Amino acid sequence: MSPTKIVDARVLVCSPGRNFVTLIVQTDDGVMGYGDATLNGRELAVASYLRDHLVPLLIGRDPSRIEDTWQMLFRGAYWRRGPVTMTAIAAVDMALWDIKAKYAGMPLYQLLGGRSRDRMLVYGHATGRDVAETIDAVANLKEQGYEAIRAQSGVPGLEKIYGVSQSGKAYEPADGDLPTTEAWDTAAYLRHVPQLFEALRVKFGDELQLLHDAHHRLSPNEAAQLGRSLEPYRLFWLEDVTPADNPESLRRVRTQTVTPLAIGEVFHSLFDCKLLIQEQLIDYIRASLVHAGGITHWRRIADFAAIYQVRTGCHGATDLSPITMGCALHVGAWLPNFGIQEYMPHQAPIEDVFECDYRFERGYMYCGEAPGHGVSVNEEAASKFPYKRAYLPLNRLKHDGSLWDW
Ligand code: GCO
Ligand code: MG
Repeated sequence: MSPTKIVDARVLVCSPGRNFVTLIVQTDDGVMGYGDATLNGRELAVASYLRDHLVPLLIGRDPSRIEDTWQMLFRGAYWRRGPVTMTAIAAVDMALWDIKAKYAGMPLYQLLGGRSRDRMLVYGHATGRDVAETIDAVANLKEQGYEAIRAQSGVPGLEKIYGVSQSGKAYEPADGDLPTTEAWDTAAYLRHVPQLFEALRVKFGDELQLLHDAHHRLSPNEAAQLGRSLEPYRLFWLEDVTPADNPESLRRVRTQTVTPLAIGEVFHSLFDCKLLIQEQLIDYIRASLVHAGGITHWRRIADFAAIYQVRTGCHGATDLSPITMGCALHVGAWLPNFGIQEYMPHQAPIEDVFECDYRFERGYMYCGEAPGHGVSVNEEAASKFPYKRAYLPLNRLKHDGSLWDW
């Protein structure tokens, strides 16, 4: 059976614990496709882009024409790229792949080329206010079977830092109604991180895969220093060392250290990562399916990366909805150059709204066998969790209060 046309496309904004934007596309014979359109802290801009500008283009179209729809939304708009545009296009793309796989009666990975692997290696987040708390958090994840763990800890002298929850609860990348401010000191950070990894290697030995995220805060020279000082601890990767705007910064870092580098969670397209991949300045590309144009565009990034021996490490923070995770796992099951998947479990009450057929078990994730990408939304349940404005924090230099990269 082949669908003929799209009869409805609606945008759902809900906040079951944190904000998510979902596009629901419906065909004339009632098949539904779900796409994630969540852009943390700027959610309503994407909702409007979809409602006001893309939905009118979708009604009446043949949903099986995924490539042509992608080309129409990307090239046809004249104004290309940017996080809002690419997130909106991604939502349409995920929903159309979901529909195509449902019509085919197959899990999405089958349409992409079938399985290359049985399960997807993931990394979890261990955070603590100090080294001792981070050691406990790593031990806890190890206990749950994680083989790869990203470790972040508070830095002496800095009150609050990215990735570390102050409340003892899981860290959420979102603040309240207005952003809070964190204070930053690069020298204190550079002194502290090697001590953290020294303590982790002493405690956990050599086998555990360790990762770290510098969150775009260093200059190329500082990044080179950090990479070198972490070499004795053999990281799986060091993430986002410099601001992603200047890819050529990585040339200096790359020639100065052999610590593996990962970057890309703020990229929107292949054009953002082309130079990094072509010059082999990174080991892992971290763009997310939701912010980089959906499955159609993301697999082009991954294929391009494969030629240069760059593997993938998809962004998977909690500000991406389970729909993005479902799609990423299906793509991961097929993708020859899959590396690792980030996994931050969503917190309750998200399971009241999103039904997912993927699962985590002992350090790996498994995508389901249901037709489609395996994630759907209960619209009635979602209506009980209205949108709540929430911002990411701001980061300012401790010594003079000037704004710094977040
Ligand atoms: C990560 C990220 C996130 C981002 C967040 C921003 O590596 O998971 O750095 O925590 O900060 O996704 O919205
Ligand atoms: Mg990151």
